[in-house]
Amino acid sequence: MRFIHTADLHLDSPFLGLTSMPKPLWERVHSSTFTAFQKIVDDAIALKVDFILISGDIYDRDQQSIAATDFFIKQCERLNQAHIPVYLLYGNHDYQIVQDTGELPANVHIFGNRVTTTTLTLANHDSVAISGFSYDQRWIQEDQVQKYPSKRNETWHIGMLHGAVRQRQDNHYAPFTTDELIAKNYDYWALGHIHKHQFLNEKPPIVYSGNPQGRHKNEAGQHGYYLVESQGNKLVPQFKPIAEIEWISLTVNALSTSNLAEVERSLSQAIDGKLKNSPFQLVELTIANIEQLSPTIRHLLANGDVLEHLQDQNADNGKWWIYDLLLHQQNLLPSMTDLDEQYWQQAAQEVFTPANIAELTKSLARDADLAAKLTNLDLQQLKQATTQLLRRED
Ligand SMILES: [Mn+2]
Repeated sequence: MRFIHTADLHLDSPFLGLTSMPKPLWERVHSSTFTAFQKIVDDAIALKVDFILISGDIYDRDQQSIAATDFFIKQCERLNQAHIPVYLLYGNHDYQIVQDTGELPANVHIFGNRVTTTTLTLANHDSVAISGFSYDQRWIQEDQVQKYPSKRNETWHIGMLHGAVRQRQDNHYAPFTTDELIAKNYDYWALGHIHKHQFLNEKPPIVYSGNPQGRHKNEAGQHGYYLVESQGNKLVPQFKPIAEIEWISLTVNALSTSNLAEVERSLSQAIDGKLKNSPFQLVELTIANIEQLSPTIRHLLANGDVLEHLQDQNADNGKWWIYDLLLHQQNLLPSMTDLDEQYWQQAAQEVFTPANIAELTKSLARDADLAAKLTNLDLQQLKQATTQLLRRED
C-alpha cells in the first residue's frame, strides 16, 4: 500500500506585505499554494498511490475564492481520471456542515461532522479502514478521540484528525493526547492543524504533515507532504519537500567601508553564498555589526534605500528576494551555541589578564615594536578581536 498524507493546503493564501515585488515574482509567490497542491497531485498520479488523505484546512475561510474552489475541483478530477480516491475532512479554517460532496467528483470522500469510519479494499485485497470527522464550527473543544473506534479486523486502520495536543488551557482544536491516539491501535495517524511537519510518535507513526507551502516568515524552512508506504506490517512515512517558495532569516556581518556599492555587493554575495539554488527563498536579512559602517550608510540602511537597491539589483536573479531588512548593533554570533558562549566567556576572563599579556610580551622581547604594541593594546579590544576570529564560520 502506498498513500499520500497532506493537510492545511490553505489554497489562495493572500501573502500580505509582499506587494512591492516585481509582478512575475509576486504571481509566482501568490500561486504557490496552488502549485504545491498541483505537485502533490502530479506525484500521486506518477507514483500510482492508492489514495490521498487531506486532514483539513483545504481553504482559508476568508480566501475561499471561486478560483480556489475551481482549482480544487479540477485537481480532484485529475485524480478521479487516474482512479485515485481522495479522503478529506474540513478543519477550523474551512469548517462547514457537511451534507454531500457538492461539486466534487465521485472519487472524493468527505468526512461528516461526526466521527465515522469508511473502508476500502485495495487491488491486493488488503482492507483499509479510515476514521475521521469534519469541523462544523471554528472551535471543537470536546474530546473527539473517544469517539474513534479501536482497530478491528482490517489490514490497516488510519485515523485522520485536525487538532492539537491538549494543553493546560485554551483547548479549541479537538484536543488529544498522544497516548489516547496510540491506545486506538491504528497503523497511522494523519494529523492536520500544525503547519510544521513533525512526528508525535514513531511506532505507530502519528504525524503532522505540515502545510505543503509556508505562507509567512513564521512558517520558514522546508514544506511538503508525507509519502507513506507499507513495509511488512508497518506503515513508513517519508517526507517529500515540494514547496516552490521557502522563507528564511539570514544574518550577515556588515562590511566596514563607506562605499555604498561595495556594501550592497558584499551583502548580495553573502546571501548568494548561503543559499541553495532552489527552491526560491524569501529572505529576511539582518545586518549585524552595523557600528562598523559609516553614519551615511547606516542612514541609507535605516531609511530603506539599501533594501530598495538590493531588491532592484536582484529583481530577476531567480533565486531569492529580500522582503525585509533588519539592523543589529552587535557582532554576528553564528557558530557558538549558548554553552560554547558560556565556556568562552569563562576562558576569556582567565586568558585576557594584564599578567598574561605581560608574560606574552616578555617572550616577544626581541621584537621590541610588537611588544610595545601588545602592551598598549586595550584588553577589551583584544578579547573582541579574538572572539570574532573564533566565531568566523567554516
Ligand atoms: Mn491550518
